[in-house]
Amino acid sequence: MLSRRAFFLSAIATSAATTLARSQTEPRANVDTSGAAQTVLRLERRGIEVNGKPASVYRISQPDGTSGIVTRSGARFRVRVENKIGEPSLIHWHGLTPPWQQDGVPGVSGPPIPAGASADYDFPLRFGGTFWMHSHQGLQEQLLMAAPLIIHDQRDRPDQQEVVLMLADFSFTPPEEIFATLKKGSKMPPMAGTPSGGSAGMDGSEGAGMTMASAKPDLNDVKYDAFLANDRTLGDPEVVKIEPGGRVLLRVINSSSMSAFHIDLGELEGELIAVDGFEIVPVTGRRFPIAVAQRLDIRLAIPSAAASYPILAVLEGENKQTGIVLRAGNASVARIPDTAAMASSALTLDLERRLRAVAPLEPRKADRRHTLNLTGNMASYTWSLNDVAWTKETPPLPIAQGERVELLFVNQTPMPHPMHLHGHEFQVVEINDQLFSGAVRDTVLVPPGHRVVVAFDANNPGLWALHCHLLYHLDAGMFTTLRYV
Ligand SMILES: [Cu+2]
Repeated sequence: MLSRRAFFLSAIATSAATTLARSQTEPRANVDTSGAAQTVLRLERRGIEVNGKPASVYRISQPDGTSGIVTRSGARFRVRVENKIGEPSLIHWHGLTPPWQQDGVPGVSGPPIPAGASADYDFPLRFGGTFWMHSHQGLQEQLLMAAPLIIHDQRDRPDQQEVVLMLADFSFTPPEEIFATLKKGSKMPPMAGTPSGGSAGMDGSEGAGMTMASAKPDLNDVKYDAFLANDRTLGDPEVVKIEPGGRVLLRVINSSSMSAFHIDLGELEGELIAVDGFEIVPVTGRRFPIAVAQRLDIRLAIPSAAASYPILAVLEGENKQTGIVLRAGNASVARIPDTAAMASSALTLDLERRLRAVAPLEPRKADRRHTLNLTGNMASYTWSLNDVAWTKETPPLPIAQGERVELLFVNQTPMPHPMHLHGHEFQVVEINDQLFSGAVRDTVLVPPGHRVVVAFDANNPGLWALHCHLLYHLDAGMFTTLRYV
């Protein structure tokens, strides 16, 4: 067996074909040096009901049925993933900073876990916050192969109740069929509806190379059958009992494949205290945007009278909505329609510009900047970075350990793209040539025609994914890698 170091180097040299110790072939010693027991996560199929119709989807849950994991900062992330879905899979720990071989991206950090096999993970958790896990294999994420990954730390108050709100988009059409239809450049099948009126590009009249801040953005190119909040629609929403006069920490996770939302707190005023797990100078409000893969931690002070508070997520650019209800005391719960009175706007960076990290990166000049033009063609549904749709032969972007690296994203397409870097947290430092010390996070939205710069420290060597988090864009090639040793 190779030493860890030799293993690392050989894996780097061979473009990383092998990775995790398989539990069948390399059973780990049953000695627990940190005091943290191993948590088993099973990838399984399950049936749910959406709008009264049965659907077969996936889940990531512990043997007792708990979805995902709740753990603590400073502990080790000691997990065994058992693949029970009858096909290969691999789970990515979104926002965490594991050794690169444990990052869960097939073909980059290692091969998928074969059907019936399992893989072990063991690394320290450097920070707390709201994170999540999801399959990075094929289009499994669209079938709800995702779960919360909550890491408690000193920010969490004993007197607050935590409520997780996990958002997802759902279609009865199989994801492969959705993707094939998008690629054909035709409209979605009638069952799944037609593209939204007035959006540009779907007919191919406005294709690649558009650099226009003024043109109407192209939103929601997949027409979903439902939007889920904790697996349910507003026809039968989750009702969470809370204490009148109490405090709630709402952890919102957008696990959608393609859909961004405006979180609408209704009568409640919230205090946004963290984005993507990282603390910000609090921002007060009733409505907050959330792009695909992002998280929002919102603190709520609940009035002392009995009342019900719908917490809604309104799809960007449309009036469809989903959500949960917080019920304080014995208040009645009114039926909430799954369409809002008015269509919402597209997400903007207005909030992003106002965010300030509580712990920004140390001030330092960047050693290197990579420019990533977000490129593509709506008509043929090709998506790329610098006009290269990623393949295994695409060379990684070079960086060196210890560098301060900046990534400039220039969106030359008519669609917004939420860009995610694996294995590192970054800070948003520039929007449209305006410099500022913004939020530390792991996923940033780049609207059409916008230029966004993020900075990070190269402190976790390996081969790392960098991609648009819209599932069908990622699968079409809006993906690349960074490498350093
Ligand atoms: Cu994209």
